[in-house]
Amino acid sequence: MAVRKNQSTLTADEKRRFVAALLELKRSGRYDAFVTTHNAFIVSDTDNGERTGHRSPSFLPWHRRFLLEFERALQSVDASVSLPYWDWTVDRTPRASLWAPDFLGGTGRERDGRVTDGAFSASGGDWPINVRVDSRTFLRRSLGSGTRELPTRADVESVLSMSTYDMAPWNSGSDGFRNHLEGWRGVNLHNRVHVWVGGQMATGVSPNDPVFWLHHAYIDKLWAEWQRRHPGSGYLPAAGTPNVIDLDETMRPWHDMTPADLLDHTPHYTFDV
Ligand SMILES: [Cu+2]
Repeated sequence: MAVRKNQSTLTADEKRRFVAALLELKRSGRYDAFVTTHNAFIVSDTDNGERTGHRSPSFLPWHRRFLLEFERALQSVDASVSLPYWDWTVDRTPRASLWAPDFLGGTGRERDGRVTDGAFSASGGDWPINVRVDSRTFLRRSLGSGTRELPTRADVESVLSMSTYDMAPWNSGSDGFRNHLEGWRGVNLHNRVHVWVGGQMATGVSPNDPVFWLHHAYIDKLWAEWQRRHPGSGYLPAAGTPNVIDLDETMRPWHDMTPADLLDHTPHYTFDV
């Protein structure tokens, strides 16, 4: 059983194995298939049309399913690896060990945003950006320049306190926990972190940056924390909602699991705390 750990607690060996598994998925072409899938959903999920991966109630179960698939791919390379999570309320500066050369590498250089250290820098030759929205083939970041501050624990608490999972119109205009966590409304948690990292992370091809997985693993953990806090609140909507994934409907592209199947993460993985 995978235990998802806070990235700040990983040993040097755990970091090395995680990075090596990422590089092997990249080399084999399997990594880029995940980037392609995510971008296809970003492009097609719309507020007034069909929406599954984003700006909708299934944002959380869809990403849980997506991360599960990715974690299984990592484990097919190295069975000891599981996804770490990044608690950006604590590790909130570019000096965090997350961004050190032995892990994800740091911010991009001033001129063109190019990441110049770590295993994912263009100069290493192992991390070509193939699925892209412009011509630049190198990983880019501009930590803290698109927005200055990452969300605080108080911001997180204010969202975890919302007892209703989601509300009509079930999109980026909704009130409730899901849309505040996603960030289209209110203090803005998930979306703001994408913008804070910058580079590809601020685009539809955001999984090009390996930090995508650590960010979403933490968003996923916040969903689990919300469930513990509101045991009487469940996934909504329950049934009969056009263009939106109801509790018992399967989700594209897998069509093998419903939100109901994904509410409990413990058959698949647990968290360190
Ligand atoms: Cu995201």
